[in-house]
Amino acid sequence: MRRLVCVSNRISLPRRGAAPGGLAVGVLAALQNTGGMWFGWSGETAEVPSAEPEVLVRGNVRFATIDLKPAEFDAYYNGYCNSTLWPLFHYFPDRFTHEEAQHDAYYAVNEQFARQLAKLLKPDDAVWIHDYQLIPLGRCLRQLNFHGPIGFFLHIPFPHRQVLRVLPSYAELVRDLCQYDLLGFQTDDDLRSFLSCVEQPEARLSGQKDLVETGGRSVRVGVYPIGVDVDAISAAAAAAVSQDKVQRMTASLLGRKLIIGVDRLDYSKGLTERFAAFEQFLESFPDNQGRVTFLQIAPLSRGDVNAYSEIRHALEASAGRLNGHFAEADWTPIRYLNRNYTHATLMGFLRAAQVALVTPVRDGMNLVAKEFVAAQDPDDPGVLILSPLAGAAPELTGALQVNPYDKRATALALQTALNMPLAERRARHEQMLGAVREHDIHNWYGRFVHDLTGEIIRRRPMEARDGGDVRDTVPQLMPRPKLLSAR
Ligand code: ADQ
Repeated sequence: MRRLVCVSNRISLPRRGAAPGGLAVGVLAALQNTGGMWFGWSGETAEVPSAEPEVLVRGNVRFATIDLKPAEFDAYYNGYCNSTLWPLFHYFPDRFTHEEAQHDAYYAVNEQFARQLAKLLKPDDAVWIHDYQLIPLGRCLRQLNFHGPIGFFLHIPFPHRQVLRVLPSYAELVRDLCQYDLLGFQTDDDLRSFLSCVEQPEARLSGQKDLVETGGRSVRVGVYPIGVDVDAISAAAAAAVSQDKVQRMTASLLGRKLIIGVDRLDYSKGLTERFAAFEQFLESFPDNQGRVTFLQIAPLSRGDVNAYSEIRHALEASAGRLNGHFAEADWTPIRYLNRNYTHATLMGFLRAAQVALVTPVRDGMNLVAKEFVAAQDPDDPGVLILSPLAGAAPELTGALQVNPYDKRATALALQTALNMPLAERRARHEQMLGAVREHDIHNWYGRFVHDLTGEIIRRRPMEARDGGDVRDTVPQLMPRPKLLSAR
């Protein structure tokens, strides 16, 4: 069996603690079953980075990291990744900026990743590269004469050609994607958008629907919706109900119903629209005033990027205004928190909620939607309100789906969810649980690795996994000074 080498912008060590970012959970679950290596940036910057990658072994997984120079990190990560590619890929051309120096830093960092990774690769390794920060990496590895299979999975949406064309180096990016052996997307829509790009330039679709032919080579393309570990979450959520933190939170509600939102603080998550919709709900259905609490957990991310500090201030103002207007001496309508929780506590909070608001204005998949479903008590499940603009929407048809910009519809969905009869809640939950099970985390990496290498991953029993178990140990990003979450 080939050794699996996963590469992402940042890597996570299995440790008990908080878990920002869905990518880390997925990669760790794959590696804990296959063994192998995870290569990425350490989370540290240094004016003189060490010449060789630092390697740490935990059980059957090697964690190899490199440092970046501060200026280079800023231009690559805050600049090109999160001010150029992220907004464009999430259909926000108005937030898109383009600086040539940042473009150059993006390509230079990818070349650096390739040079350092090449030192650790063996000829028969299979390399699986993750996400938009590392699109050129496959080509760079080929240029360094690595001939093993290389796959790429995009965790975020892929935009239609009409949007991607805004990027001056659009053709370069598409050409780099065509250098992979296997390209994976979250949804059919993302795959179709990618195909809208390759139908135009020199690449074309072959007779076989999952092959794209370009420059004399074939790229296999596919849809691999990421999922969660359903049994692990269900067990963690049920156990967390008796956890002190969860009990204190539920006791503090004094019998009021709980609406929950859990999202990285990001403009793509639709948080300002959500707060406005909650305000509309309290105005349109005033009987709920004093009877419902909205808990929004939103850990800070990418604080060095302007757009993120702007949204942070906008949300603080909006929560303050709303509470100032509606709160009573004994009731606060919105509890707005910028902190991380352990995975178990978070799953306990999700289980305690009657309604989850998952209303991104654009999202690759959205794991919180799937976690909410897995965390529910099937005998008395909560209701999911979901944006059709999340990648999870086509699977989770049992959710109440509302356009996140439609305040009236979201307010009405909240009222419907809070008053939904048990039988309907159970039927909707049953559909969603079936869907979440069908595309769980093991299915995600198992199918991708199989399509990349032809090999089948056998799941190792929980107790045989080294370095922790995703049920109770969740990845924690390696420490980094300023950003809480930097995928
Ligand atoms: P994210 O944008 O980070 O992921 P999401 O898929 O919702 O979004 O994953 C977030 C993860 O972080 C979840 O597992 C959640 O439980 C955890 N989390 C959130 N807030 C937390 C907190 N306060 N404390 C602890 N944990 C917290 C990107 C893409 C998504 C895609 C994933 C995976 O943007 O579209 O679904 O990658 O591919």
